[in-house]
Amino acid sequence: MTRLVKKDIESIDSNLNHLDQRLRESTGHSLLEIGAFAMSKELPLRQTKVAVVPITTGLGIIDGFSEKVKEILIHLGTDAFTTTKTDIGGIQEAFDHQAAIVFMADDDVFSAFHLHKRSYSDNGAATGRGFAAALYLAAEQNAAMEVLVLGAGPVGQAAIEFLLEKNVQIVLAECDKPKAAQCQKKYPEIKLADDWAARHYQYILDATPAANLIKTKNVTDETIISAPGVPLGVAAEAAENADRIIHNLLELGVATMLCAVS
Ligand code: PYL
Repeated sequence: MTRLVKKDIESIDSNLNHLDQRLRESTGHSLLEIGAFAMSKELPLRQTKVAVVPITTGLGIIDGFSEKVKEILIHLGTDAFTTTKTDIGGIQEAFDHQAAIVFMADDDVFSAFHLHKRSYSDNGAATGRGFAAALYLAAEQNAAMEVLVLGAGPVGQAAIEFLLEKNVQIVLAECDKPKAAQCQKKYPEIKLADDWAARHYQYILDATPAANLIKTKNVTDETIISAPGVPLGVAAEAAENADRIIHNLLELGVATMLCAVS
């Protein structure tokens, strides 16, 4: 998972209503609706107290990260706050303020913990499901669709799991051949692509951390790409030629995490 930096956080639209509008145009649904659909949860969420705890371990705090996660959670209808203390003190503060859910991230894992239900949601798994749900909704829940999934990491595998639940045909492209074989062993229904660029796929889920992987020759004006990967894996010209690109750095992952634990 690529580590975000301050400028990534600053690039996130502070007006999350704009994102809802863009998602409605490309999928027919809002951020919260997609997250709930990804996790088969009912809406609306009751006003839930949610704490976001800054974590200083490893490479430390990312300026604006906790604040942005809080803003997204408030937009989703929760009573969210960032703790003034970090790390263990921040977790205590979450308890002191009767938070039901705690969001926190170190360099390797970003998780949401529900303190009463004893459940958690990992950002990688949630992001895969959220972006797969967005692609499926953008295709108007077309069960006959075939999706090219690029990358068999945690995000790609979670996306595959969601799409298999919808009986969608999946072609996986993973450059690490042992990883690809292990994934096909886990999900026997999927096909492996030796050379995914040899043909067009109308629906692509890019779960790789590679930039500009998807080029103009890979897309047509009907191609819909759902791209949770950081940085965006679609070359600028390809993005112009495609029908739709669904991409955001944190918002859909956070929405799906919230729905997963609620
Ligand atoms: C969760 C993001 C999505 C993409 N990459 C992941 C990332 O950047 N993880 C690191 C998050 C570190 C947060 C830091 C803080 O400010 O609390 N520990």
